[in-house]
Amino acid sequence: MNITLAIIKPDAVERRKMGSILARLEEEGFRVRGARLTRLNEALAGEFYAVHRERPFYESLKAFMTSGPVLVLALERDDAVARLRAVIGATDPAEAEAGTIRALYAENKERNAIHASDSEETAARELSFFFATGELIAVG
Ligand code: FUP
Repeated sequence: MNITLAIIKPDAVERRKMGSILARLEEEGFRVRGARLTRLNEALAGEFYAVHRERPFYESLKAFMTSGPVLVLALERDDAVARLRAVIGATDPAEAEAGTIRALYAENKERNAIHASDSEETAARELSFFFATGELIAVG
């Protein structure tokens, strides 16, 4: 078992797809061990996406990610990082495999409905932005 981080992004929250996406994640075998509806501020979004600081889309990405509420989720299952990446699909919904969350709910490469950590190392870093280790709910 391991834990990864998902963020249901402002576009999906605005279009009231939080419930549909969460239902899908549960159907895929993930257990919710932490959940928080929040709104990212500029500093947090900038730090969270610091790896993309030099990319042309960085400012626009920060503006989008701070534009409205997000649902932050700590998700547990076996092989959580890889399984979640498979369920969300490619960054660009035009390239995402049919049936993946981004193929179903994303608008475009920026407004792409959901974030998922891309490695176990990244998951540990990203979880720490939102959850204290002791705060995550142990599930039997
Ligand atoms: P992913 O891991 O699939 O979320 O994709 P990346 O880490 O490559 O990019 C992080 C976020 O930057 C994406 F979710 C959306 C945004 N992005 C753009 O807006 N334009 C791009 O060309 C690439 C990424």
